[in-house]
Amino acid sequence: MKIERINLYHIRMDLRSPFETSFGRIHTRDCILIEGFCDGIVGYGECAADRDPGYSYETSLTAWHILRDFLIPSVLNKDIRNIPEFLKNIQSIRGHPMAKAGLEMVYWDLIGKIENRPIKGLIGGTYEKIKVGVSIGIQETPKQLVDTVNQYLSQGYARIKIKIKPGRDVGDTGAVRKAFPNIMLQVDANSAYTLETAENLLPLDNLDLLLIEQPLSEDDLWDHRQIQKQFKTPICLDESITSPRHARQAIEMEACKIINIKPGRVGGISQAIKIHNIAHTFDIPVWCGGMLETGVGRAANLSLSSLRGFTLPADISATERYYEEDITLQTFHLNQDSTIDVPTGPGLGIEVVPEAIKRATLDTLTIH
Ligand code: OSB
Ligand code: MG
Repeated sequence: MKIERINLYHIRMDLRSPFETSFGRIHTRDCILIEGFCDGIVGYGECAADRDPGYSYETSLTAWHILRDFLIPSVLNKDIRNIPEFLKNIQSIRGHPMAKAGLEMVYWDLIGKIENRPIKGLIGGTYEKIKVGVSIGIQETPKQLVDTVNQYLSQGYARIKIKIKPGRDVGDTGAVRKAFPNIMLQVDANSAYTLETAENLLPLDNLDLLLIEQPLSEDDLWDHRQIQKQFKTPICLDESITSPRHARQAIEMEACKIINIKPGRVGGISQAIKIHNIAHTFDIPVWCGGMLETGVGRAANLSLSSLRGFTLPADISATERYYEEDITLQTFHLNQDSTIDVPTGPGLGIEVVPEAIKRATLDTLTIH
């Protein structure tokens, strides 16, 4: 399989409602859509790096640079038959997992299309529909948060995640728990605390949360271990787990009891599967996180989540939760049982809408 030409699209899409986390509020979401041509077949990938280095050091423009100048030249016009061969070709490039994940996704899509199998089939997934929840940003007031949670519950989401930050943590979470005593509820701090300030979060331990996601810095495995010792509630790591090795070390160190797996953050579906497998051997539950992906990245996340070990509800919501107009023909709907179907078409199982891509594109580049 030789990719002879690649188009990059720097895309910016309007969110239906602003999304606020501990690192800032966004009204739009950037990504890079990667379109690879191979013998008349077209494969797609989404690089989830956003405009700003808030969640991760990668941005749309660092990813653009790494893709254009290093990753794509390492694979273009080379005969690459499978994902291990792809990984071999890019192994000398350090870091930049989101850029790598985006390009790897093109290969997964192409392989699936050539073999006429969905990614779920390629990776040995079993679930046909994925239990999902919704991730809700910080709202103006705790009362507005309760209203927003109520709206999503009435749409059918059975698990709610709320974003927290210092000053908007215990009060907000307590208000939601008081209004909805029985829902599955979890919080995500996106690295906003230190070992010292995390003490303020101790009352969360009495709110029957499924998990507390990433309270401390991404490079702070050891202090997460200290935090986990103080809480009955499972600590779940997101930003800190960027490779299978980190996953193993975090588990061995007892820095967490649950892992959020995002293909983008860990360098692609191949690495996500490895982390899933490592977690499984330690009996650590995993779930698939999200990064407000377009239909392209969402299809990949759903396909990955079909693996057995993904037992907790994913941060994969219906298309209408994110965007007025997506770039895929397929939209993702929430089933009555708070699930979303895994795509069944070849590869990612999606088709793109060229007109929608055009409307969202800030910059394009063809490499051949
Ligand atoms: O920390 O899980 C996160 C979105 C962008 C970046 C980081 C995160 C998130 C979310 C949204 O929580 C999950 C989704 O895609 O619905
Ligand atoms: Mg998170």
